[in-house]
Amino acid sequence: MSTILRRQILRKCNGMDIPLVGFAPADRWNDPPFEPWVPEAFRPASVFPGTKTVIVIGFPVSLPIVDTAPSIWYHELYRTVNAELDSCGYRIATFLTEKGYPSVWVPRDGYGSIGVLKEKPIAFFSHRHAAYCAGLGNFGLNNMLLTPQYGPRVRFTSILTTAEFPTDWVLEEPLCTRCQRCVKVCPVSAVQKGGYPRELTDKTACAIRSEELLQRFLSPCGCCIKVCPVGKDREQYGRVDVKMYDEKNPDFKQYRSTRDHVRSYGSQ
Ligand code: B12
Repeated sequence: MSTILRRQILRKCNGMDIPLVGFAPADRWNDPPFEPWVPEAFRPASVFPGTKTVIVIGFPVSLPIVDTAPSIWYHELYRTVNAELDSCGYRIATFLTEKGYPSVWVPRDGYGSIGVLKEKPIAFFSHRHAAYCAGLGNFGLNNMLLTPQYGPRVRFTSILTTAEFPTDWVLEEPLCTRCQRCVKVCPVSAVQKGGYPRELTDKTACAIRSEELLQRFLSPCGCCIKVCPVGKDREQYGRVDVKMYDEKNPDFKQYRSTRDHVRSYGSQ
């Protein structure tokens, strides 16, 4: 178990400006913390036999841009963050493999098209569960992994490695306030009141909406992550009060005017 290697990885991540990094022992998947849990074929040691640790990295999606979603601005941000995640994940896995610890990166999504997801809305590995196991956050009503730093406005990727590291504790204190804003705002009623994992989202309804938005260069939807009150990013950007999304609130006017302006250009 290498503390030195952990420090090297953290330094490397720091050099790549990655704000969130967590380490999970692969055997944590074998002790389900809730049900339904990740089926065996989706666990790290099944996907890459010999995995000892899963390193999860996360990049935020900037709140003011998500606030314009669905929009071309968020569409471009999503693509940029995805590219960064994949590139950094690949580099970390290559670094570890070259050091003598065979490792692989898992792409941040892992599907060919929304059409594929409409048939089967599941990927071969779940980064949300990996981020949970690596202590980066816990699940919210919107089925997203909420983090103290960015609430659900963060995207992840994972590196499966045969190296053993000192790992992080799971974050036990629930972050979700169960305010129901994500449930109410969803334009296709895909988010269920009960939340993860008891009642799952209507993945197909969400995927169909995503497909429609993609044709107009407006995907992904992003509504259920924009309205979440959790996350220090709300303070960073001076948008703590989520009443800004309520029509009767004085701040709504500015929010709507920016959102409508951005939405008027670069998409259909
Ligand atoms: C498929 C997918 C979608 C689909 C389906 C949505 C969904 N709820 O899963 C669509 C396109 C609709 C979608 C939408 C969104 N997504 Co999405 N999506 C994924 C993707 C590619 C795979 C998820 C997955 O299949 N996990 C694996 C399965 C095993 O886990 P699960 O779906 O939770 O399944 C559980 C149960 O259903 C059950 N189960 C599932 N299958 C099976 C099979 C058997 C046999 C059994 C017994 C049980 C079982 O057990 C599982 C574990 O509890 C991940 C990327 C990834 N590879 O992780 C991103 C990901 C989950 N999405 C993400 C995001 C941000 C979004 C959106 C907000 C869009 C956006 N970017 O603005 C919306 C939010 C929708 C919502 N509120 O749920 C982020 C989440 C980040 C976070 N902070 O949590 C991820 C992790 C992408 C990333 N790299 O960061 N997404």
